[in-house]
Parts: sequence; C-alpha cells; structure tokens
Amino acid sequence: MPHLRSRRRLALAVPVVLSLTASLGFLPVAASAAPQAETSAQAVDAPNLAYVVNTKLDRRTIEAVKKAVPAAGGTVVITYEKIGVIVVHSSNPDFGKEIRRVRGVQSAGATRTTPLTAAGSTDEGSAQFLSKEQAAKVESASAATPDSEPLEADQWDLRAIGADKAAKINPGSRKVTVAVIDTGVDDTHPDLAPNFSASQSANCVGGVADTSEGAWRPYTADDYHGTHVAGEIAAARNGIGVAGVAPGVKVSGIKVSDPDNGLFYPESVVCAFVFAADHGVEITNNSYYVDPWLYNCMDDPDQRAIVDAVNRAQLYAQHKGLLNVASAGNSNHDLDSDAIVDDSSPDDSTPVERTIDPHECFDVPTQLPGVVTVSATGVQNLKSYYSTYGKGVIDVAAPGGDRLYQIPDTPSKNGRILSTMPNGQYAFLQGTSMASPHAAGVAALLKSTHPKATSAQLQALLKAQADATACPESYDQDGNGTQDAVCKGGKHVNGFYGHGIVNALRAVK
Ligand SMILES: [Ca+2]
Ligand SMILES: [Ca+2]
Repeated sequence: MPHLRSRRRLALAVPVVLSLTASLGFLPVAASAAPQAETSAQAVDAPNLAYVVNTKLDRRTIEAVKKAVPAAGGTVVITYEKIGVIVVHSSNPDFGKEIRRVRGVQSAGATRTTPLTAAGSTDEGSAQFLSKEQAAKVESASAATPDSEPLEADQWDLRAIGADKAAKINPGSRKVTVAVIDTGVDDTHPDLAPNFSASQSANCVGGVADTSEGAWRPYTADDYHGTHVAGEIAAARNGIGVAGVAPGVKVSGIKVSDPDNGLFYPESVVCAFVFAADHGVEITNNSYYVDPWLYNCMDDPDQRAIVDAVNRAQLYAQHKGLLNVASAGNSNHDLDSDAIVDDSSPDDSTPVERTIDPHECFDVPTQLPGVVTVSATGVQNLKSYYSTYGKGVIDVAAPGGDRLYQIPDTPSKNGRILSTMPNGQYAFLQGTSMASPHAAGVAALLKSTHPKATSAQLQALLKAQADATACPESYDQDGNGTQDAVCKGGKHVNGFYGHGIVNALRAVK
C-alpha cells in the first residue's frame, strides 16, 4: 500500500506467525493452574515471575513445549495456540534459559523484574478537574446551543480536526467498535453509557480474559486514564458534558493495568489484542507502552521475547482487520536518532540508565509493524513540547494538548484535553495518550464510511486524509535559544507530524 513505511528490520527479527491460524484457530485454551508435582529444584526465595514462551506454530510443537514447561520449573497460565504464545509463572531463576533450549521455542523471557505479588507505586501524572463554574455546566443542557454539548466550548481539540462539523454529517456507525486497552473504562459515566459495548469488554490482567459484569471497570477513581481516553473517542452527543470525536460509534474497555502497581505487563496486552480480535472489534487504542521496559532491545532475551509475544498478538488482530493505533510517547525523544538515554527502565523495580538505539530497541506496541504511531499537537497545530517524534516512525499527529506553550482562546484557557473521568466527572489531561484516541476516533469514522477496508487500507486512508503539516522553521518552545527538537522531512511527511494532523471532517465527506 502507498505510504506504508518499511519496518523491515523489525519484521525480520520477529517471525510473522499468521499463516497457520486457519488450521489452528480455536479460542485460547486455559490450562490447569494447579501446582505441578514434577517441578524442578528451585532456588530458595527466588521471585515468582511471569514469562512469555513463543513457539513455532504447529500444534505438536506447542503441545511438546507445554509439556516441557513443568520440567523447567514453570506452570502454564494460558496458551494462545493461534499465535504460539504460552504464558507461564515460574520461580526457577533459570526458567528462561532452560525453556529457550527446548525444540520449537523461538523466544522466551520474563515479562517483569519484580515478583508477581509485589506492590508498587504509580505515577499517573496530575489531572486538572473542572472549576465549580464549569462543573455546574455539565448537566445543564440549556447552557448549550442545540448543536453543541455543555462543555464543548472548552473542546478546542474537536474544532482543530473538524470533529464538531463531522458529527453533523455522520457521527460514525454503531457497527464500529473501538476497544480502549488501558486502565479500564467506567461505563456507568452518563457520557459513556450510551455508546458502551459490554460484550466486547474484559479484564485481561495476568493474561486471561475475565468477562464477568464490570470486570472492565477501573479499580479506583485514580485509574482514570482509560475512562478519559474512551470519552475522547466516543463520548455521546446527549446534551451532557462533552462529545467525543466519533460520538456515533461504540467503545469498549479492556483492562490491562496491574492492580498492585498499575503497570501494563506484556501478557495482559497479548490477551487484550487477541480478545479484541476475537470479539468483533474494529480498532484498538493503545495509549501506553508495555511495561516494564520503555524500550525493548532485541539483543536481550527477555525483551526480545516481549516484542515477539506482543507483536504476534497485534499482527493477529491486524490479520482479522483491526487497526491498532498507539501513542508515540511523552519523552520528547527522537525515535529516528542513533542514541536515546532511557533512565526509567525497568519501571517495576530499580531503573538502570542505558543508552539505546531506537532502531534496535522498540517502544511496544507503538513501534511494531502496521501499528499507527501518533504524535501530539496543541491548539497552534505545533508538536506538543513533550511529544516523542521521529521521521519514518510517526504516522500521523493529533491533538494531545500543550499546557505550557499553546494556550487556546477558550473559556478555561486550558491547553489540555477535556474528557470523561470515573464517577461522572470531567477533567483536563495532556499527553500523546490523548492524541492517539483522536486518531482512533477519526479511524472509526473512516471505518464507518469504508466498512470493508482492511487494516492497511484504513491506515492509508487515515494518512491520505490528514492535513499535511510542514516542519516549523524553529522549535525553541522555551525560548532559551536552543532548539528543543529537530523536525526532519518535508511538508508531506516528516518527523513531527508524519503524514499530517488527522481530519475528522474529511473522513465523513
Ligand atoms: Ca455528551
Ligand atoms: Ca529551547
């Protein structure tokens, strides 16, 4: 397809695993979690870790590897036969080494550096809730003009991509669902309830989908991230609060955040992609990177196994027609440079500073092949100061907000993005986490008008219809005389905006 960027290096490193899905295809088989009698000797006090074991895709190999797991001191949690990914728990410190020697194992490694029972802290950043005056408007339909929502005057982001006008032409189809892979979604919020799809929602934490009533909801109001994202995509036009980019489509929640430390571990994300693909979802939104590594290096056996497992799952979803949309990251990193200093990984134990090459070490899922990578802009259509960027990496840009340098002429003068929060609340947040759902919303509008589009075709449409945005002549946002980031490329594709800023109005015309 035109405009699809080459990811040859990554594609070579990670086997494409979809060819046998037709002959293997069944639902994931949950294995017995009962303790195994033949567990090998284990070091005293060794931490119990989770692993992904990625195998060749024939059933005999998968069965043989499953049998080898207890011999290496592990317990099978679940087997995703269609993609050859086995989730294992083990307290044998040599489990990874031992299982990698088994015939048919293509990669295997620990998905965490801290024991399964450990608790940690989370740093969600700070949300800015509405002022009393703004909050009073939330349910006051009379405050709105007939064509707008009570708080829409503060939604500069909708106007920036023509989503206010698009909604009057086509708000999107009920046959399109965007799954929010995140901290859970509070579907009881009055702005989300009308468009929520419970049958396409689950709790995937630990790698096994739990579809019991409400399992997809956030643990507490502090886990607000997924609820904010869901509102940006599909908050209803119902005379209450705010509107989303595609208020006519459905949204679902797939929770992947660990209850102890809030982290998004690989096995949970593998579960989420497979669940979405098997439950008729059209688009996934991924406003996160898979923990515990901000960048996963292919020369490390654990990190390589993480890339392999998550990539198999997201490719499986693409093969079923899903478009996976992901945030670029909030580190103002240039993913087209030769060296990035990562001092935050692993984020579930003690981070160690390392210098990585983003062509060999990957932010997952955003740098995986076929995933739409989204950078963030503010009200001036300039890259947000925090947004990660990179020529050949960013596919499109979308509003994510900029509270420091791009202040809108709105009632609140708040440069961030206003959306839904748990317990019926609203708040402003900024980040590429907010940009990705704007792109996912526009993709949902495109899928509504092009229901037969494949994943690659939908991505091509999203890029072709984006507003091409040239590199700025200067990017010294803090005004100290040095450039804060360097934009490479021309008007039609560059490192700050990819193929441009997504456009909702063009998507429905
Ligand atoms: Ca509303
Ligand atoms: Ca500067």
